[in-house]
Amino acid sequence: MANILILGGDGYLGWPTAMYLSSKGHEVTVVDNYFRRNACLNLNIHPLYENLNLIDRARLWHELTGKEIKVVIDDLSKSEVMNNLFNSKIDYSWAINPNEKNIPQSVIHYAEQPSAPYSLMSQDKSEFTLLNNISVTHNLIWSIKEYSPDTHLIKLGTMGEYGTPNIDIEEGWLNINHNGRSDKFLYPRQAGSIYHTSKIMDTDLLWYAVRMWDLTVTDLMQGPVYGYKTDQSEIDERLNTIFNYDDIFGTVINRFVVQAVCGIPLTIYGKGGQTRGYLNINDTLQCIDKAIENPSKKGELRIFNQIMETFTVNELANKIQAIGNNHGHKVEVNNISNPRKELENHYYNPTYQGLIDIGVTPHFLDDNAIADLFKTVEKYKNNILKELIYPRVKW
Ligand code: USQ
Repeated sequence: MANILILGGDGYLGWPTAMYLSSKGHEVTVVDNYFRRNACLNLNIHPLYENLNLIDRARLWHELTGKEIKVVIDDLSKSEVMNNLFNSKIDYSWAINPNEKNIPQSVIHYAEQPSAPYSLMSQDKSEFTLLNNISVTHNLIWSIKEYSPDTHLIKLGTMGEYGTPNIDIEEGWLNINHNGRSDKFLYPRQAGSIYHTSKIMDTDLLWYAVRMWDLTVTDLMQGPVYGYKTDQSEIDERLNTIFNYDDIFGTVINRFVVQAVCGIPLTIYGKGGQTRGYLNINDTLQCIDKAIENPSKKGELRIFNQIMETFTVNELANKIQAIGNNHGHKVEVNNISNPRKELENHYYNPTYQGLIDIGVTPHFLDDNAIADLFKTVEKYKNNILKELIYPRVKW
């Protein structure tokens, strides 16, 4: 079993990943600065249900399973904080055995401001997104280089780095023939938000660290994730991950189900032909797990497109409307003016074979998956604040 460090362990994906890897017997340490909680508090955004803080969740996890998830609450954009995770000077906020200080074999990097709308709310939030995201990645590559050069860095990138080009999207790389010569380059990036731009800059840092310092890196280009339920959260609902349905931190499928339940017509932005690759939260866990089990080579920047299927927004709305109607809701859909500058009708043909090849078995957005989401949202229906639903940030 491995020592695994999860940066951003309080987030939508970080906490389920921590429980999943801990349940498999790994020694897991999570680090978080509570950015997302504080941003929600400052913006008066309430998730669908309350979540225990990270220390209390880790305590509860230990009480229920006997397994330990160590917690560090601190800011990874400070280089000393990051260094201490790798040079055995780690300062735990909570741990049962704080003296066991092991160098991580794998580090999963989720510790970023994850929202495109947040990054465009104002100049200072845009600046925060860029500086925070790039500094954390920058600190991480330095710490690994200095103290732990064999650690496998698994970084969450985003499919949005590629944008929506009018050619097929490869897994990270593109062979180019030019004036009779050929070479392989990072697939062209063209982001649609400052958040996505920060992820492109991360990729450049990773590529530098691999080329110049021989680090071992897997970059997972993830699409929008849906769902909240995992085998571990089933143990006790107080272990559930955060569920945002607002216009800033909510992603489209989770948002549409909430809208269906509270009687707001589904907010299709523009014509609704925008196509993206989606995945179930359980597949995020599988992808991380398989990436840990099958590390990239030293000096290799391995890139996987982390999606399981593609849909237009209209297709999503139709599916959710149909299941919602079966559940007794009268679901309407509404094409509202698109708050984002994005193509609403475009070619989209990404490859996503690499993760399947290393053993990931996809879950699909079938009727059961959507019905499951409806059941939870219906349970918390009284918590829904309708004023959080319509988009308030335009770009
Ligand atoms: N959309 C609607 N109506 C809504 C919300 C979204 O039509 O009420 C549309 C958007 O215009 C967009 C698509 O649905 O075309 C996806 O939007 P989203 O808000 O679910 O996802 P996005 O802003 O792209 O960002 C999310 C995560 C981010 C991750 C990214 C993957 O917040 O962390 O990197 O998905 S990707 O989209 O592939 O870049």
